[in-house]
Amino acid sequence: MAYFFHFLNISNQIYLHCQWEYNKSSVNASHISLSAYGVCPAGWSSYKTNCFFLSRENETMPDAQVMCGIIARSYGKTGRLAAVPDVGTDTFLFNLIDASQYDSYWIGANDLVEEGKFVWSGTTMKATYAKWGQDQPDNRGGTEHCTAMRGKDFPFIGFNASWTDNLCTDLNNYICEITEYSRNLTRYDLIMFVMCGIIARSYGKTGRLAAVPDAGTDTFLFNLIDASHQDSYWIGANDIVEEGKWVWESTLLQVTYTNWGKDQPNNRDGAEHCTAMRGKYFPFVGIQRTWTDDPCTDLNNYICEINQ
Ligand SMILES: [Ca+2]
Ligand SMILES: [Ca+2]
Ligand SMILES: [Ca+2]
Ligand SMILES: [Ca+2]
Repeated sequence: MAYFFHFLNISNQIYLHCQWEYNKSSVNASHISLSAYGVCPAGWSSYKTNCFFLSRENETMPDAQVMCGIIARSYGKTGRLAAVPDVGTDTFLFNLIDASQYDSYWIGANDLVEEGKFVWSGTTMKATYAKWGQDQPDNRGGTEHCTAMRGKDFPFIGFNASWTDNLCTDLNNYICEITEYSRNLTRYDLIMFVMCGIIARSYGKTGRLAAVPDAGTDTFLFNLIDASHQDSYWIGANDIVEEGKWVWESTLLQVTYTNWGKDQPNNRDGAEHCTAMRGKYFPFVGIQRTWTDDPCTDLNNYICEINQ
């Protein structure tokens, strides 16, 4: 396991990581905006209860599908190529396409399983709504099974502002979809599901808040905390789902090893469901080098982990 430490509080961190991530990643799903907090990550567009992301890169349709999954996971979500079930979504996405600098985007509709029967990838939904262009879908050469949306600037009349079936191995930009975050999102969601994921993704990894399965890991991390001269770090233990049932954010497995401080966890005001490690510099006696339950909305540094 490799651990990553954060020394700044969240408002600073977000900015720094935006910059960092943006520079390092080939993906434009790079930054989180606090104003979008609770709906979609910044760089994504909200429509009804979904968030959509338009790529800057060209991929084949299968690779685009994989990319949507990878990008979504960095936000703690499952993702897929966009489904376009109705004219409202279609218009919304065409407007995004026309505002972008590209004119051709994969969406999820495909007839890979059965010729002429288009379904949305990653779902069992039939593509009932469609906005096929002139003579489309024409299954040209008997080999066109994936669907691209062509914006109004697409240079062939009859194909612009409509859908077309395409070779799945063609290269197009692509549109990913995730469900939006709950509108009563807490900072817990942001830190747990977003920041560690983003940091990890910049290393080509998946990441999460640290789990502390044993005394050896605990001591190791406390030594790092003390060396940082900061005093309070989130780890992944939480009892959000069921009061008093502590699980690790990464695995949802029950927390077995613990190192609670004096009178902790005390679920103060019925509202403490996340866990911070307090280092030796923490200013209250009886709490140093132990864990405490805290409101998930408190601001603490945090420790991420990735697999080596
Ligand atoms: Ca076909
Ligand atoms: Ca075609
Ligand atoms: Ca609690
Ligand atoms: Ca407490």
